[in-house]
Amino acid sequence: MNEKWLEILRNKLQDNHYTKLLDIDNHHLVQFVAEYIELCKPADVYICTDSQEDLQYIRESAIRNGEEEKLAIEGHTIHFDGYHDQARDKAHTQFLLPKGVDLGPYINGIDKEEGLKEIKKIMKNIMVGKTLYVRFFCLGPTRSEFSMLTVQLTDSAYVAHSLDLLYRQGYEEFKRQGEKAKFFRIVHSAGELENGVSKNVADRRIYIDTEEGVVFSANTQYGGNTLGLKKLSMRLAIKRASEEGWLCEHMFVMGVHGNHERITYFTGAFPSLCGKTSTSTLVGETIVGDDIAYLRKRDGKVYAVNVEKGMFGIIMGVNSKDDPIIWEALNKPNEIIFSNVLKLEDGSVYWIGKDSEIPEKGVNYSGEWTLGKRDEKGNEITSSHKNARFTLDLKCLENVSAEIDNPFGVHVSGFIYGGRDSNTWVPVREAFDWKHGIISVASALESETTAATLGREGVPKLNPMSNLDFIPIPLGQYIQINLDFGCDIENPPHIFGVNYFLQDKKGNFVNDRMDKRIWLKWMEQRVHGEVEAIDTPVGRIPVYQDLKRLFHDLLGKEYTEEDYVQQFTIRVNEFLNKIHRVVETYKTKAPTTPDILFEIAAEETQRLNEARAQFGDYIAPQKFIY
Ligand code: SPV
Ligand code: MN
Repeated sequence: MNEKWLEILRNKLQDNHYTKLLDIDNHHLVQFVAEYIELCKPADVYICTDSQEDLQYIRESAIRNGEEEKLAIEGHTIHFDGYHDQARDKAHTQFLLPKGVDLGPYINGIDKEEGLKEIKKIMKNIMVGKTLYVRFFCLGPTRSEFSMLTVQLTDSAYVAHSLDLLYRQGYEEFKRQGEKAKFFRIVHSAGELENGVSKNVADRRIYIDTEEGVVFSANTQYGGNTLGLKKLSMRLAIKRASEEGWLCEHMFVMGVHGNHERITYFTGAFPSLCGKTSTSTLVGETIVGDDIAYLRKRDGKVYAVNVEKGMFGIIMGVNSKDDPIIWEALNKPNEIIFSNVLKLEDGSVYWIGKDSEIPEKGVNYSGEWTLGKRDEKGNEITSSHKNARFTLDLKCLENVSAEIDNPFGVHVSGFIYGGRDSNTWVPVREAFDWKHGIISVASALESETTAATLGREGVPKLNPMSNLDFIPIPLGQYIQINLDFGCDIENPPHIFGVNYFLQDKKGNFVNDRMDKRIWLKWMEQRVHGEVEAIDTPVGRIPVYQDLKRLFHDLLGKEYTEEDYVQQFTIRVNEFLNKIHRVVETYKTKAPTTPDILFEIAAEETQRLNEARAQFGDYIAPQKFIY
């Protein structure tokens, strides 16, 4: 061990904390902790083990520091992020790139030397007067080929507390692996706080060094910018996966229940605010994870684990009817952190779309709030933020899978991709094969922008695999890696595209929220060859009779042929426009795109043109039955 680092630690850490840290026999870890103590100058350091006592200390610290406040229901707390710190800050999230490296226009990068200089300047003395919490976690189940250790330094007890709900403890694992441990490293500081929220928003930076496996996050509290094990180490993991032949995807993992008590596992990639969490928590199915999956191949099959063990879910629209499982968990004495919702005088909370009436007043992310309050630009401030969230451990949910910690993962039979698409994709379709799926479903995924990132809402944007925000390698290379992943296995997962947001010409949604239950059952039966499908130019779609039966059996709903035609009519021009948009984007913005993308797009275009010549612009599904 280098004496200089030990000296820094001895001077700053109380004996018991020094012992806890040095009980992990890893000189990289010692250097990392010491280096950032030296830079950030915290008042003291808390080395947090996996013990209940330490975790309790973190909970209490969040309250004591004023970052969380207790609510009326036992175990519930509320946290606010600053008014301008309510979502992932895409503009200030940048990869640190060595000189001369350009990953293409989609990958937001900054010269590494320059970026490191800047972030180190911002982080100099940033923790003065505060406690630095040192946290150890394991991404994926412990003692598994999927496991990835991570250490996070943070001066926010709210962040440290959230991590406990979301990730598996890793201190013992670090100890066990000692000098052999390879791990991701995150340094976070909320910076100076004012009324409990980060004050220096102008100096908010999230810099990611994929070469070293280090992430820096400063002057922010919002989870997407600060929970190092979430989207920050996801970027590091995608890079690692790309070098090692596995995948890290923005996907839920869930078990869909089929005939004869069969459970079939699916992963699903959806951009933020597009129904990923609500799909994975549907009644009658089981959830393994709702946000990030690691996928590996074994014995010719694909296996997935949930990287996390908790949920940082969007709360807007959660109500007793549409999301009964989450609703139940949120109304019980569970350990839950609500963020950026409205706090009422009686210690309860309100959010947009909750069952109850909208209250007249309360406290929200803008401070004291009354109905009709406006910001300085005259825009109305909603009761809770659209991106307000809840954080809980998945074990609070009644449908959590027994497989969640299985170190081997679950065998995945289907990949689902879905975006927010008001006018093109049918509600569900199956790709012809793996390549067709990766290209014309996954790589062509577009979504209309939402409140989950800063900026204007409602603009359609290409979001391949719903992973665009997190890809640290050239986009074309990432597409190729996805293609390769399924190519050398005999039965790769079936690939499906779904769209919960299709509208008619008047702008009305053509599906109910619960219809997604039907699509899941249909996909499950397709995987097992129990239902037929109709070949269209863009993939395979359900046969009316199967949907009629499923709607009747599952939802007790009369599903008419008109419903079917409205939902599954192939909108030829819209599809052609989309393909054109997507191809142009790859051509102009992703120079390393594999040729096969353009070939498959050209084939699909040709099939659509031929169908149009025969049947016109809007083709009812029955036309494709020969
Ligand atoms: C998402 O926005 O996709 C999330 C939440 O899952 S965040 O942590 O902000 O990424
Ligand atoms: Mn997500």
